Amino acid sequence: MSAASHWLVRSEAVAAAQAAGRPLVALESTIIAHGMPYPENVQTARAVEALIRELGAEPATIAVVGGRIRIGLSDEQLELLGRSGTAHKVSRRDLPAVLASGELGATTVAGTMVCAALAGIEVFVTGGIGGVHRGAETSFDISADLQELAKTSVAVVCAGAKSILDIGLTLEYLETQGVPVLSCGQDNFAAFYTRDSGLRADYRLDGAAQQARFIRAKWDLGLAGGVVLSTPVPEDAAMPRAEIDAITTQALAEAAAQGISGKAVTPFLLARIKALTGGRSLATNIALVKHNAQVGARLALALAASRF
Ligand code: PSU
Ligand code: MN
Repeated sequence: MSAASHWLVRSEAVAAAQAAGRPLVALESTIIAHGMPYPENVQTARAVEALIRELGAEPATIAVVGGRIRIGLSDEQLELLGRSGTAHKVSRRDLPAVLASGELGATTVAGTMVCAALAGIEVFVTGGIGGVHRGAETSFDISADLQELAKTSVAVVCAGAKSILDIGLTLEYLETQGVPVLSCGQDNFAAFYTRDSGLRADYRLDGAAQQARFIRAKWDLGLAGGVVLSTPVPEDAAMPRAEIDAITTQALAEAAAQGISGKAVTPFLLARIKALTGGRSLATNIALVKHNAQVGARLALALAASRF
């Protein structure tokens, strides 16, 4: 048993699935604690888990509760995360702090990747990844998600990245770090609320078997690190580009005017966008996460079948 296993607790369902060799899909908890209002956050988390189960994989929502990394949450733990309002935002840097203090922690993309890898889970479904912020040439604000993708071997299924980021620089950074960006369903990288970022992904692979073969080849070669799999929000749930652009510009200006910095930047921007779009962005967010969950479950099944 490794020293890490002291800090990890699997739910019964996750432990049983792993013992039986069934594919798992990791899910993050920042989206529950910070990304959506209660009760939609908890309802969505449960709906996403159910979608993954329907497709034959086992969901493992990850968070830090009671000084342990939880791989798979009980209904009570989901509810706690959804209601508490006090969960810490936990990236790689913050994991030791919440484990040591025993406080509640909602894991980001980077934090969830660390935990998924420790638990032996290859596929992780999220909404949107963090990235290089606009103006990063002076602020140095580059999400730890990108460094995590560079070194931790987990496939991250997402609806691209929000345009609060400099998506072009985000893709450049991933290229430098050797992280492949795959797109499913279209040639271009997705932009979260809208389908098209205007920038090409590295490779378009629509089928789960193709995606799995690509990812397995990378890891079999010992090329450690993540893979981004972008899939666009379903057409009927996408938001108009002009509307989201205007709101993004306003949120960025407010952040600059208020001198928001460090780990508070992303939550501030996300909260402002949520407020400025009224309830509409929530429906888009829910639709894209559910769609990502289906893509991720199919990938997990294909990856499990692709071991040599
Ligand atoms: N982008 C989104 N939604 C999110 C996040 C980013 O569209 O919920 C969250 C994720 O948890 C991501 C984190 O890992 O913000 C990145 O924060 P930062 O930029 O501080 O690294
Ligand atoms: Mn940052």
